[in-house]
Amino acid sequence: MNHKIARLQFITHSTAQSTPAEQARQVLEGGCQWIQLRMKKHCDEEILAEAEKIKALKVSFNFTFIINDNPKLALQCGADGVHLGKQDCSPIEARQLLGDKFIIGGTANTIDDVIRLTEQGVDYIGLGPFRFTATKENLSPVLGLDGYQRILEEMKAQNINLPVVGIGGVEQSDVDSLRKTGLHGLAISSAIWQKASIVSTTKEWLQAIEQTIIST
Ligand code: TZP
Ligand code: MG
Repeated sequence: MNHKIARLQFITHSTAQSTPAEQARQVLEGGCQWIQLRMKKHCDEEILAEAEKIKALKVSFNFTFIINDNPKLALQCGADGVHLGKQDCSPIEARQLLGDKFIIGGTANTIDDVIRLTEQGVDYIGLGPFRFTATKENLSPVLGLDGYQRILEEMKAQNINLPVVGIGGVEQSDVDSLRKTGLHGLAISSAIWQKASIVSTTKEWLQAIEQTIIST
């Protein structure tokens, strides 16, 4: 199915200052239309409770709601999709459970990952990390701009047209150079939730992304 994949994706991060649902409300107020609920250190009940709060925001905001790691939870809470890493179940298994109406995304670090995920029917790819980030443990090798250029060129050569979002340590000053590689968009966590005003930071990100003209 042809799902709309947002160019700015916000990934929640549980902190002492704010819950994922509080972060979600603020990025939505700033105009972001994609929330990925990522709660690595919580049990299913806690994730479901937070997911309910985020889903309730759909009354006021139009956005795509993605659950990290677990397709069963995505189904249970009526999210729009799931994001799968290498340690999670395969996209094929997730598709069997969720069907075509749900969005399935996958994490890639190499062109081989991209090819495998494409064959397994994902709707978009999160390619990273761009640079080191403390947000994720067990980080894969950092790709840098060179890595993105190499992988996106190889995708083009192999006629792989899936939307790719850059992830991992991305800052606003990277938007221009990263979008020029042919990336569809960016998935951001700390460079939004760490800022004093999540609402105005989100607006800045959206402006930066929308102003970037890509030739592809
Ligand atoms: N996967 C690869 S890097 C990353 C994830 C979930 C974390 C991105 O967070 P940040 O804070 O934008 O670096
Ligand atoms: Mg995962």
